[in-house]
Amino acid sequence: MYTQALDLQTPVPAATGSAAPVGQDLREHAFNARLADGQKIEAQDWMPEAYRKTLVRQISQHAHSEVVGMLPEGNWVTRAPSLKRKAILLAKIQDEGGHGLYLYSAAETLGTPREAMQQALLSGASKYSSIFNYPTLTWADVGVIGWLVDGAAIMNQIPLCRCSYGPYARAMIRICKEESFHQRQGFDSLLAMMRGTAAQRDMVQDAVNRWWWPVVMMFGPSDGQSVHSAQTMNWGIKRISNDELRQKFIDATVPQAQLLGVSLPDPDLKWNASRGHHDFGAIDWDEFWRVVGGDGPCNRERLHARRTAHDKGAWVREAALAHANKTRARELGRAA
Ligand code: BYC
Repeated sequence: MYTQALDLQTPVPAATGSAAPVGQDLREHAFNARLADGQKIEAQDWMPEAYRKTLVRQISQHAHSEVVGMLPEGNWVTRAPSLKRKAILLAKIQDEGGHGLYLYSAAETLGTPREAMQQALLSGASKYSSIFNYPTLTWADVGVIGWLVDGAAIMNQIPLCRCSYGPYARAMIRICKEESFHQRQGFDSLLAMMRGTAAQRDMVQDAVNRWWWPVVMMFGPSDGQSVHSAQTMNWGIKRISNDELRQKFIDATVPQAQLLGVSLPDPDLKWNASRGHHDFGAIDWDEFWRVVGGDGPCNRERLHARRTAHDKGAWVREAALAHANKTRARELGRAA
């Protein structure tokens, strides 16, 4: 279990006078007071059911994204161009698996068993990030995932380190440290290719052309269409809106693209001095919702891979459980 929530239950203030909140109202009052005070909510604290449900939805989808996110890059492990790049790629993919585990553990503290969350992924009931439904066609795609996908992930995840739910916030601090290495290795790999041959430069540009818009979409629907944002921001789960994060990402990425020597495939992308931000072109929301709805280029392939891995891993879960039961029985026998 990742989390180690230590905070004690907030002492319930003594009710005085007839206007004082009672029962659930009193607990809700204490919950809201903690949020307003910037304190973390811990696993053993009372919380509204809707807050709990929202956290399980977001954290489990985040965990699924980390685990499914191993697949596009995993496609290139056997074809990495050098020992150094292969070692970096293996380390990165293992990190993503680890992030999935921290996040499932953080979500488990809310009372939903890991098996239930995994079944929701495998049945298609629970989402994972749209970005991992695109194929990795060349080695340059691996660099672009590091640079752009992990770059976007960091932008989205840094504010989650301040999330009001303690176990999620603490998991995110550790994850963000590792994501920063992921982004840098991607940029470094692309820089090496851009300093190489014309064919390598073309390969990088082609990968950037294919990944740019899916990455811009990754931040989720625009604020006007985002069904959860208002409530999750109110609860201090999300700190910055989808559109604000998207804008921050684009502003940060444009100078990096210039440094690399690649162009971003958006003719409307230009600096707007009066806004102090880059303007950018229209997002194809039809494509986004198609991919989120299961009809992207690789949705079926990704779920098939996860289902197969889950089935093939059944004996490992059974063996681990049998070992744990045997150890527990031995310890109980010793204690008796
Ligand atoms: N893809 O009201 P909204 C990584 C769904 S891992 C699919 O704005 P919310 C990495 C959304 O779930 C990256 N679905 O929702 C790993 C909702 O549907 P439900 C993952 C999306 O929650 C390995 C509906 O659309 N990061 O980076 O306020 C290698 C309405 O949206 C997407 C996280 O999970 C999408 N892109 O905001 C490399 C971060 N966007 O649930 C890299 C944590 C939206 O009602 N999550 N939807 O069925 C979040 O920050 C938020 O959940 C989101 C969405 C910004 C993603």
